[in-house]
Amino acid sequence: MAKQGNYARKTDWQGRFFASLAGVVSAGLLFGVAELFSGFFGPAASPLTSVGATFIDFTPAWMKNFAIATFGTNDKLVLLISLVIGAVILAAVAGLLARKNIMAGASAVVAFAVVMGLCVISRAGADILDLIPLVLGTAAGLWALRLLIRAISTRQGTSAETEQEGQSDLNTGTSRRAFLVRSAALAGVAVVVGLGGRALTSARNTTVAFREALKLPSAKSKAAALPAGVQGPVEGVTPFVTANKDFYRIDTALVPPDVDPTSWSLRVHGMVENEFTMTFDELLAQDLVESYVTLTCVSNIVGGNLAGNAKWLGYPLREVMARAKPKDGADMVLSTSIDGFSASTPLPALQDDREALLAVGMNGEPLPVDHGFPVRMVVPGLYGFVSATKWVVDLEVTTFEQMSGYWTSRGWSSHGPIKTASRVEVPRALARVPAGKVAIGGSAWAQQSGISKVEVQVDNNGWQLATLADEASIDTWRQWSYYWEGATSGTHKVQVRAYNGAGEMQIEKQAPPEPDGSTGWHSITFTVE
Ligand SMILES: Nc1nc2c(c(=O)[nH]1)N[C@H]1C(S)=C(S)[C@@H](COP(=O)(O)O)O[C@H]1N2
Ligand SMILES: [Mo]
Repeated sequence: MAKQGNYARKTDWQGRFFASLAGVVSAGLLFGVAELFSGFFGPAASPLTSVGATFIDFTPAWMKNFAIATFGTNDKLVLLISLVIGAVILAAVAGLLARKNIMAGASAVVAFAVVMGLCVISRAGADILDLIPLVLGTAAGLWALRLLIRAISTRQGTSAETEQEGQSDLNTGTSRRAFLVRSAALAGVAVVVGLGGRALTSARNTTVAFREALKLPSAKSKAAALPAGVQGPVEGVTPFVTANKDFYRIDTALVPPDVDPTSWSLRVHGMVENEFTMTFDELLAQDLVESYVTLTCVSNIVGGNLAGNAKWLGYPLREVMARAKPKDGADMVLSTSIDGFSASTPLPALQDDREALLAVGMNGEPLPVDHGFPVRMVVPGLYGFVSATKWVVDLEVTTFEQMSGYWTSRGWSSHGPIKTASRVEVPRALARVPAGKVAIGGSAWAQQSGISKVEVQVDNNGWQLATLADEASIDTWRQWSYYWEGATSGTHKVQVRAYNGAGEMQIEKQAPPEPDGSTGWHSITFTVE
């Protein structure tokens, strides 16, 4: 009896495992088939992309905060992995239900598909046809589920009989093999069609080729040549100009939107005398200017690396506003991306003499797709979440009272002036350096104000004046260096603090990024050998 009970339990676990596997393989087929067809529709048509994007939109501020603080620019990879884990669990549940009752399993699949359909249809720019790949995928998934669950049921039938005879064929049965062969075949098909779909999508994407062939006009007003000494003397400090490939990337797009410049246009409207739209060619025909601006993300933690400095080429937003003629009472411009992200920028920042740009070029080439191709905003002095809209297509002149940007609706501030920040870059945290003279260096920034002074403290000795590298402009970061003579062996701490152009000291109190940017002095520890 006990032996039989044992077999029964074993049967149950194996049955459950196979049913779960059937669910997961069916879900794989669903996504694979949907991916295959999604290339023929808009970007929202891929359920993977749309579900991921919706998940991102509903991510609470604290979780975004946590993800970026913990994983930095790998936050998307982590999100993808969590989504895959979630999908596997739900698919397994559908498989388990199907084993008990095929209709129950099928209903679960349909219910998940409906939720995914809502994600697809609610994406910016999606239309009803974008549901077709999901519908086809769901049909394939249901078909696979039925096929696999049937294989299990047959197997169970056999095992029930054999069990009565006191033996089990669960580990060797031909039906078990049949089930596994079918599962493997379907999983293979899912992977092939899924990858094929992705390849098809990128083959149909002409934007990359267009970007490669694009020759941007040169600037009417060139950026002033960088002073020779912008890069400080300490080896290992972040390069003054960030290469495009090294520039941090933060956005809500799982897959960067594919924007065709030939059909791109910018709509300028709202509380203005003169609404207008502008095509890419019209934009390139304007007098473009070039300027170095250090961009920083509000999610940057103290000492973090969500900051980059590039030479931007673009059309001053001041000119765009002059043409639109904002009406009295307007105090904000809501810029919207083709993928639905939006940012609220104070109107004066787009009218005063700072170089706020509708940027088309970054470090001498067209904007990389990840950084907003074909057109993005760059506004000196404001965090990216309230100013730096990538893939921008719409500027609405409005008020802070009437409208709010993407992150403001999710608990972040409506305004985002950049706070004075500094960080120690050399030595690296926990580095081991030889005794004697230790080179210490890093960067500091206070866009629109500039850096007037940096001080360094080693252990708990007094604050020492650091040497500032040359300043390119008040809108770029500034490097600093300090040589600690006679370093003694042991573990030491170095801390840094900066002063902005008005002589105001960087805030000492530690605060997290949410809701309007982190504060606190950065320190690291290192060991002198
Ligand atoms: N379309 C779009 N633009 C966006 C964002 C976004 O999520 N979507 N994120 C903003 C934020 S929070 C920052 S910090 C900057 C980052 O620009 P980068 O990725 O080029 O460094 O882009 C801004 N522009
Ligand atoms: Mo950001």
